[in-house]
Amino acid sequence: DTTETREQRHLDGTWEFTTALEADATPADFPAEPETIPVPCAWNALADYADHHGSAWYRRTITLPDCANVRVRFLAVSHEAIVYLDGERRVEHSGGYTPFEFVAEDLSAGEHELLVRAENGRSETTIPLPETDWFDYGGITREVVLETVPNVYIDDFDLRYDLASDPDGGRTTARIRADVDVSNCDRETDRTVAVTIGETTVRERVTVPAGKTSVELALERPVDRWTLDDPTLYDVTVALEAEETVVDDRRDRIGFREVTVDGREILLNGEPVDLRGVNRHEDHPEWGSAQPLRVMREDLARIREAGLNCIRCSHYPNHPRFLDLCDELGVLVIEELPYWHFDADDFERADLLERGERMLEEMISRDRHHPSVFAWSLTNECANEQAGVAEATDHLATVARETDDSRLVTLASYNEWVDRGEDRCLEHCDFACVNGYYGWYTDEPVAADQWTGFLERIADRRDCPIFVSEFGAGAIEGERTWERAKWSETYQSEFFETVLPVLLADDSVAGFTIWQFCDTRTSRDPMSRPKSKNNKGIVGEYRRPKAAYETVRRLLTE
Ligand code: ADA
Repeated sequence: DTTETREQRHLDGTWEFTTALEADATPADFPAEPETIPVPCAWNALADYADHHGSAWYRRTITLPDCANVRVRFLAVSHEAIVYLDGERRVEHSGGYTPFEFVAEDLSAGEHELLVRAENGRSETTIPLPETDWFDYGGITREVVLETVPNVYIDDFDLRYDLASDPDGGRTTARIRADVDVSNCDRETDRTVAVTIGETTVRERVTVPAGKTSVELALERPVDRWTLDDPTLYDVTVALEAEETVVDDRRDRIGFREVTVDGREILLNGEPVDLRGVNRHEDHPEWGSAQPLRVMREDLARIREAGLNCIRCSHYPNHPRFLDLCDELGVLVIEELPYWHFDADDFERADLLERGERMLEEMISRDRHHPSVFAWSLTNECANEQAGVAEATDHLATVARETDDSRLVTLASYNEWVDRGEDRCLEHCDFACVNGYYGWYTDEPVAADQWTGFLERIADRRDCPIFVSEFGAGAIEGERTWERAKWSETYQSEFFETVLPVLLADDSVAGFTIWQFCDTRTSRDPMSRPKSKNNKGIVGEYRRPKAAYETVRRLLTE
């Protein structure tokens, strides 16, 4: 729950829908007899729109019992959205994985029309670019939440903290700073801002001018640290009070922990942590990218049963509820921006760098209170040898650190550039993520010495924790062979049997994420992949275990 005082409605359910409008259509063109579609949903997961790439329009009405200020928040629309309220353009957003919202003041009682134009066509001016190894599902893929807000309301809040431990190893004290943004669409007025963490509350009386203002509060309290074994979370409420009555509130949850690096190690609360993880796309044959909570829960259960404690959200910000589950279960997360295979020209085109910077800020602003998220990953396998890419990376790393100095910054490079000593981007990172495909995109079958050699070469080049962010092999479910042929479960299983012990034994390796958890759809221009899927899942598309799953589980847990 994100509020107790606001009247909140989830606009889930059936919306009117059409894919029949021209690219330059306006709200007035919405047909009188449209189709319908569920929200949230990825339209390509439905047979009728499986092949639809381009724009689509959504429409629904909302009825307000009284005149009200209304905040409408879209958790994600893939990939571009324009939102109209009663025919008036209210907000535009680009990027399919981060939220956006608008506030409409003083809406009259009665019926209003909400219209959304969504677009999942990709081009050379979108992030991601047209060719990716994941599918460009379209639609209102995450929830839409409507809530009424008073004239003076909390826009946002940001908690930052330092932790100090008792010298005798006793409890930890958190010194917390809360930055609360307040909006006032009326005249100047007085309010008390109250911040409650667990059972500790601080209050400050402030005069709120018309428009936007920020209030800073400080608070100190003993806390239990968030750890993998004991992921303690605290409820946070930020409230506005008028004459001791709460007139607005927003809620969140937070966990307190420190993430640092030391030499080759990544430390959680000052202790080295062995990160053993998996890459996970939001994909499922029935749901596409719009996964129900049940799928997220079950995926996490399978992941943890295999002895894994870390997830790389390849290659984009995941549903916030997935991060909630990781917070609760004590699973560490790397979140990433969808800069996939960009080169210097791509970064220079249109406003792709500014747009990515905005996505980065949106991702951090949405997820900054999740203790599970320990690193922001800026890019994946970009042309890291090019000066333009190094400059863009430097810029993004600076923005990430300025926006949030409590997490690590990284990016995923590729074995070839690192091997040749040509990577110019990893120097901007706190730890080096490297994707390695020895034993798969090579002529020779997998062998331990390919990997030991590779890890030695990276360690020579980068004096920081090394994180093998991708390694894996394709396997068609059910395919078993005597000769351990590529594309068989047998080969994939042997791949992990060979590579995992090497990674586990190497002191320069702070962690790894297997490529990948489940089989997923590739983009429409399939990258010569059987079934147009990326078949490197250790479980299949329906999450049935492949032989490799059992191998990984055995190697990590027995
Ligand atoms: C790359 C990329 C992944 C996936 C993988 C593969 O490393 O980062 O998204 O495409 O290769 O399966 O080849």
